[in-house]
Amino acid sequence: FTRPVDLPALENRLEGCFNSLQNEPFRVLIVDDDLDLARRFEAVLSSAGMLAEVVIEPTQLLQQLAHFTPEVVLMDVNMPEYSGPELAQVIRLNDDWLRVPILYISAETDATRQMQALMKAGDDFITKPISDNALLTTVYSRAQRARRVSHALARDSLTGLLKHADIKEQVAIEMERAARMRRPASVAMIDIDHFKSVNDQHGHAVGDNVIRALANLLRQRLRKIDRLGRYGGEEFLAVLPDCDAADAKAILDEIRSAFHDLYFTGAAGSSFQCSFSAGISACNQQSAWQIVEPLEKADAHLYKAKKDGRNRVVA
Ligand code: GH3
Ligand code: MG
Ligand code: MG
Ligand code: MG
Repeated sequence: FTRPVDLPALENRLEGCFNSLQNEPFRVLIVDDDLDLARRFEAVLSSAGMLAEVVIEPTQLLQQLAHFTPEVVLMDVNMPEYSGPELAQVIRLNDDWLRVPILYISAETDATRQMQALMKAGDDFITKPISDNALLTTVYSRAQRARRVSHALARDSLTGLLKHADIKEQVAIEMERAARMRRPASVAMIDIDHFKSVNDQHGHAVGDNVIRALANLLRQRLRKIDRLGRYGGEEFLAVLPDCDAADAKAILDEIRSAFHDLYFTGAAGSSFQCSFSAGISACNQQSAWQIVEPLEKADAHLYKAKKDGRNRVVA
């Protein structure tokens, strides 16, 4: 028999843990030569709020992957030109698709033959006939997990912040949005002062504590709409939407002062203080709502802050 599934209840249970991950609908690619079946799966998944696309022509698979960027692939096993496991192998050749769950949908119930397919590529079997609810829960839990994994991997392990490439991408997205909406936005490049000597005097573990402390402070003081990442070792990058250069400087100066007030425990129980310097670049009306190279300009201002004596913010 089929048990009715209460998807909203399922989501409620997960809420709070990773609420922000729920906002976007899950994207599911269905690869099947049987169009009627594929359309049925598509309808079932769509009715639960997921985005589903169908590939009937295996030759279009790679193009569709790149275009649609699915979070789960539902793969038929027996197709006329290529088998499902062969296509799954092709998908796995590309590093971009190492993590996408590939679920075979098949009438195959023989464990040995299932195993042979899974040895080639792919992650699991859903055996036909399958109830709508069973399909939904399986796809939902797979997509959920895949999304959590990719979010976790996108985070820097020391600070939990976005990594270099991801914060750079966020800067580009937010600056483009600001120019389009004719709104100000600022970019801040933040670098701890004389950090090498912190490591030299107190050791790497203490240095790590300083990096974590600044990451936490930035996270606490910046707004929810701001994006923050660890750009490099002791360097952070933030993008502040709806914030002009003067506002950004005021916020960063407050954080700078709060950071300078912290006392750290160093080698042999000694206590010490740290500071950072920051450079800001902004997108505003004067500059025709765009700046050509926000990162380069922020970096140039950071360089000036260092040269002018450190523990300061240059906008
Ligand atoms: P400045 O004021 O000009 O920024 O001087 P600085 O010493 O901070 O700059 P520099 O770039 O010369 O040194 C940065 C140091 O940060 C060098 C590197 O060993 C250290 N570092 C990079 N990543 C980490 C990390 O994850 N943990 C620790 N403890 N140190 C790191
Ligand atoms: Mg088939
Ligand atoms: Mg540095
Ligand atoms: Mg430094």
